[in-house]
Amino acid sequence: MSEALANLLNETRQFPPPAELAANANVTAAAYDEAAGDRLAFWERQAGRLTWAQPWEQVLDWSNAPFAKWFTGGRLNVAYNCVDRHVEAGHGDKVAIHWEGEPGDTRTVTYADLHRLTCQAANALTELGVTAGDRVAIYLPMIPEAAVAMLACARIGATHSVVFGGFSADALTNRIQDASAKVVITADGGFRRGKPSALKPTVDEAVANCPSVEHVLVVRRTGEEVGWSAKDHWWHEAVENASPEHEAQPFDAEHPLFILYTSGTTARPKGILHTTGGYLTQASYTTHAVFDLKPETDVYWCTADIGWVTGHSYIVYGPLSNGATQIMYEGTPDTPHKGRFWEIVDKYKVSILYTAPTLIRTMMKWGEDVPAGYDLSSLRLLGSVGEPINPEAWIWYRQYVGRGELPVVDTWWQTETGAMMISPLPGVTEAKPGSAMAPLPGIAADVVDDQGESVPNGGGGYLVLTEPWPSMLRTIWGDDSRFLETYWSRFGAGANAGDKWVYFAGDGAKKDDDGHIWLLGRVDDVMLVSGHNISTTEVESALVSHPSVAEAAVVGATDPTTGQAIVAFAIPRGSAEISGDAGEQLIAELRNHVAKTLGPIAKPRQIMLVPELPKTRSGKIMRRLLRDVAENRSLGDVTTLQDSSVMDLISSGMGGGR
Ligand code: 6R9
Repeated sequence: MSEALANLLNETRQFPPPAELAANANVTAAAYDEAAGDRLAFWERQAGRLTWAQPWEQVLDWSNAPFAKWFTGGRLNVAYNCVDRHVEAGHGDKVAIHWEGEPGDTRTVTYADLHRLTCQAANALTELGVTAGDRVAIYLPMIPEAAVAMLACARIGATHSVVFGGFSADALTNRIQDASAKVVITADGGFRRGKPSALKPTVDEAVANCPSVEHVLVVRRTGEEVGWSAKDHWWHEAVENASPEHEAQPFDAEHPLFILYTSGTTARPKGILHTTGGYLTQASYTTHAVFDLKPETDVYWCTADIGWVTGHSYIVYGPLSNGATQIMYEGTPDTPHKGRFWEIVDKYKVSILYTAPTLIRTMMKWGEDVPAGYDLSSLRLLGSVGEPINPEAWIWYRQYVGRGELPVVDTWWQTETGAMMISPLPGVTEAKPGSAMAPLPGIAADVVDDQGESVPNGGGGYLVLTEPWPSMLRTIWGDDSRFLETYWSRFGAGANAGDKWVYFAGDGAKKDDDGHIWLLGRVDDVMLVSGHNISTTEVESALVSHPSVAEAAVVGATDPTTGQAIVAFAIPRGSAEISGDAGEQLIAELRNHVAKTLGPIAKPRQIMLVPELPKTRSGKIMRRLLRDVAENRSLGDVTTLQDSSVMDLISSGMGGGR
């Protein structure tokens, strides 16, 4: 890339924390000072929030950088920290999970229940020959057994690899093979969009090509007929008949806890490896700090799927290590109706909600009347993760879900970082809509130019992490050289970095005049227009700031004069007209609106009004496919697309507009 990112968007609104939240916040501004004073001592104190069987000798061993070791010599059991210690402290009757099935069936799982189930599953896995260090693949719908399966693995030191239940047999096969998983835990199926959606046939197809798999454990969820082989065991027979007694053994702080394959909007999936002590320390601390979680009174809900890192860190390990009461929901937000999420918030009196921009923009498209039909007064804090949140979506979220009062924490992190890295602290930060604001206490991040030099305030470039952090990935499973190459070779230990290792996150970012950080999308998605690097996120935010647009995706398409030209795809809001003259008029208006908001350099060459956008199954826009459309190419790999019919809709709508 020839030039650092142009800094176009000028968003000046700012919202201080509610006074009451600030006065009672778990974490205050003092945390920044403490961590700035002695970062390692700060993390050492956060590790002390966990229960260790044996204390560590050294906080960080960076002698073999960038292969980190945190809390060396320390020993602990993750499941003990997430379950047993809460039961031992007398909270066995406390609800851990209020589970809501899509068809409306429910289950209540207390910490005592979770303890019994986890012990039984640990015994069942041991019975099947699983021992510490073995890999177990988990391919389940959003049912309590998903959390139980992960905790049972952690309990016996088996490394889990959760594969999202929407992935195909090929994707599952690759992941099982890459990790040489010995056991697969799955279900007959789950409920999605009002009907049973089978999982077992996909597992059967995958296992046929995976000689490492010795056993398959099958949860009965839908009750539909399934094929059966000698490797298959029913969960309700193997687990529910197993002994509920199991003593958790402590494992080394660097024992592998899980492998998770990145959502990868582009390249071949990478098996990101996380270990035990540092990961749990940061997942647990950030849950406490960023959500201001009060386990006695809060009802927490993270709407992610357990197949993504957000589900790992903020459904399972973060909330449970803090003893939270949370919601787990099996299905989609519009089944059986578009108010399903708000109905759940209302029913369980959810106080902390953590969701994704894609969902907020979908809710904007459906209109504010939908949330207005429910009592959302229990909410006290809102969070966002997964993509840059456009300022207008942030404002909508605060206004129509948060009564115009609640803090919104926009949390930047990645599968690789394991836990939140850049985010407001809800009791401290005066948040700006669209900005993740500042590195959390104990985290060091910067924005650098092509040469790796820190950019001044007002400048744009690449987001980097400049100090190791406890929940950092330890490597790419089985591929240390790809680990070095992908994350540490761009700026790491190079001339400008001195002998310092600099982690390249792959995201564009800018610093505003106050030094606050704005994420600008993946670097692969940045556009180069007449020699200027322009962020897709900023142009998308400008489009979404127009009252007729709910959601937008922007790509750079080859252009004979400007190198790349900006091509936009926009979904109109609610009832906005999209066809004929009205459509042409809206397009003209939107092009001018972007030029006025960001400057003439950002005026899209072409805007297409579309009913949907292509997204990965975790809700990230797949700009690569839109680039194929914009450049009239046949589509590349669509296997990670959530709904492949979307591309037909978009392609058939082409030709109109300009
Ligand atoms: C947690 C998760 C990581 C990528 C990351 C970035 C984007 C996530 C964001 C955000 C702007 C935020 N991303 N949170 N961009 N603001 N608050 O999503 O992990 O699936 O590995 O994706 O998601 O581009 O690099 P993962």
